[in-house]
Amino acid sequence: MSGTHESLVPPTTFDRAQELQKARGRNSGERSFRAGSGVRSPFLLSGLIRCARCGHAYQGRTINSTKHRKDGTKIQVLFLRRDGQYFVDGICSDLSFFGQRSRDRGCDGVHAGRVRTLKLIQIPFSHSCIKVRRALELKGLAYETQDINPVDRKAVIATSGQGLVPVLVDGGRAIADSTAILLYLEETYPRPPLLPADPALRAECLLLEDWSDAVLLPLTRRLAYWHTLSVPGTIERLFFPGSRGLRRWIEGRLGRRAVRRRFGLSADRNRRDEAEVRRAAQLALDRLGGRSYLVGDTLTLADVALAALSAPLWAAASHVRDDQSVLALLDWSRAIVGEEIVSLYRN
Ligand SMILES: N[C@@H](CCC(=O)N[C@@H](CS)C(=O)NCC(=O)O)C(=O)O
Repeated sequence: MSGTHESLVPPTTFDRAQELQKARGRNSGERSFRAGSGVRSPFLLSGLIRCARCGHAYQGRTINSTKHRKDGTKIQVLFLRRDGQYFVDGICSDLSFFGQRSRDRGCDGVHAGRVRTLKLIQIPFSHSCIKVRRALELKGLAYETQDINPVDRKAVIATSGQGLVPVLVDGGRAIADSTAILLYLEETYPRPPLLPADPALRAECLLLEDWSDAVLLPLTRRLAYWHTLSVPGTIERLFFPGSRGLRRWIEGRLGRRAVRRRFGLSADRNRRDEAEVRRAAQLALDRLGGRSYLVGDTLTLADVALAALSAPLWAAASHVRDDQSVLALLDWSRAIVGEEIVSLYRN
């Protein structure tokens, strides 16, 4: 039905609520002490609706305003609450006053599955978006994606005030930048942890995550685009999938020129990048030292970043992958990002 919101509770809970209210009505004679005001309560779901995070049950409350409508009737606000927490978008939220929410202080319970729909605004083949997707998956969070066309940034600017992807939308919040998103997820959905609890290991993890962002993110993107530009039809397929005929030819040319300019691609730059990526891959392998993970003995954000930001090397020229260090890094990365991402770049 148009103009309605999604149901707040499953149909079974709603049916149960109606049954309860009917039962209260039946009992309202000699056993009226058990019926209370429930018979006429506007809070059909009071006591039955629970926070998806911590499981607390909500009760109906009414605020009576001191103001009256023109026709003299009282203004009342009805809502579901428990101990100063309010039910907003399916979870406990603090409302310091009406209209101001602070969801992160609202519920300190353990995240237990889907709380509300997270949305990732992304370009599917962007490595920083793959980094965020992998973190969301590792945390077991359900999310939907909004794919944008790389040449059309209107939607992402409208949501986040800047033009780069990824952007994560969580309830009313939009968070840009893959590292900021990973840290937001860690704070908001702490289980399973992707940052070590030990402060020294944590600092090391953040440093390595930052290294991948600073060194690998631009480097692997340039190497992948440089090769992609040399394969006829690839930019057209990635950037202008619906375009045909002369228009496709013109858009392809313009697209290639825009990519070259935007990322500073040139034969000379590519020669330097090829040497640089061998050094960077060897550095990462030395840091791994034959272990499965960069920090400690569990997977962390540092591994997610290194694996995702190396992955575009599958789309680089084959002689780049002939290097033993690059190949070894890609094999390690494959185990973390999965075969699907390898295929995404290889095709
Ligand atoms: N530091 C940012 C970088 C984001 C970024 O460069 N995103 C790319 C896709 S991988 C983008 O939107 N590029 C468009 C452009 O640079 O014009 C992050 O980690 O999220």
